[in-house]
Amino acid sequence: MKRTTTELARRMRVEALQMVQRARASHIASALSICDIVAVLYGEVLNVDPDEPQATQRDRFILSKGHACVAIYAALAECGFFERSELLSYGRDGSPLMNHISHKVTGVEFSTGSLGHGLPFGVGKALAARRNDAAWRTFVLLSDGELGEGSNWEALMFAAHHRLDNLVAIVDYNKLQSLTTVDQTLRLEPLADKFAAFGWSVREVDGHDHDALRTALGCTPWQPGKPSMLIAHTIKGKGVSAMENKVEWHYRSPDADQLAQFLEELEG
Ligand SMILES: Cc1ncc(C[n+]2csc(CCOP(=O)(O)OP(=O)(O)O)c2C)c(N)n1
Repeated sequence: MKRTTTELARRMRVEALQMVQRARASHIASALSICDIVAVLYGEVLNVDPDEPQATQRDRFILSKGHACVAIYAALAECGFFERSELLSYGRDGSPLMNHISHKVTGVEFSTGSLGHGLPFGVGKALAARRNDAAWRTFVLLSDGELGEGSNWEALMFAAHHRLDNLVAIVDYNKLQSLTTVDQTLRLEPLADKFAAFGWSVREVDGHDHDALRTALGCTPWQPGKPSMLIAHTIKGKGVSAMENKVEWHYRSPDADQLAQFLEELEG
């Protein structure tokens, strides 16, 4: 029987927690925030093949919030791009599975970590596909705090100007940054209106609702000639109740007892 995206997202959360605890790393709440979006992408939307990860016609997926890399590493391992046992090396010296996403990992298109680079790169990819008459699409997953980087707004303008309707951006709108709320740092609202004014076709979904995600992401472009922007309303730390909406879990790493407790919640 085909595994559901819900089960894929659950497995990703379990593996992300294990990786971060083992490596004593940060950013677990940032990864839990995007597991449902990424599970729907890798489970049903992206045209990618683990047996041919460099296939010319593959869709390109770029994680711009590179600090949430454990979600992608888990998804790629679960989907067969590499052995699950490789996840054990996450964060160790010499491992390709670095603490910010690395293209040295099979299936990863682009290394990020310095925020504000994923969308400009994705726009370039989409333009290249257009110029080559290629059918593949580019998907970029951004964070909300990252939108404070001006490079995104230049890329938004450029994509609309070039009518890149082969480009899909998703904002993981969890409303938190590293130390406080997005609202207190640099207000984004009215966000949908801003994207629309920049020439994008905009939709909003509950970023943990798999049906809503697959409906939106499964039928792009929503308007011919316009790039698609999905604002996904999410909860940072989703799936582990002690972490949900708690800003301190941006940097904190679970200890062994906490890991056991969190896994019980996910597996229970
Ligand atoms: C250019 C740049 N400045 C600062 C940082 C340090 N940093 C890492 S994550 C983060 C913000 C996290 O908030 P958000 O971007 O909203 O992502 P979330 O983890 O909440 O999904 C910052 C400022 C960075 N990675 N890149």
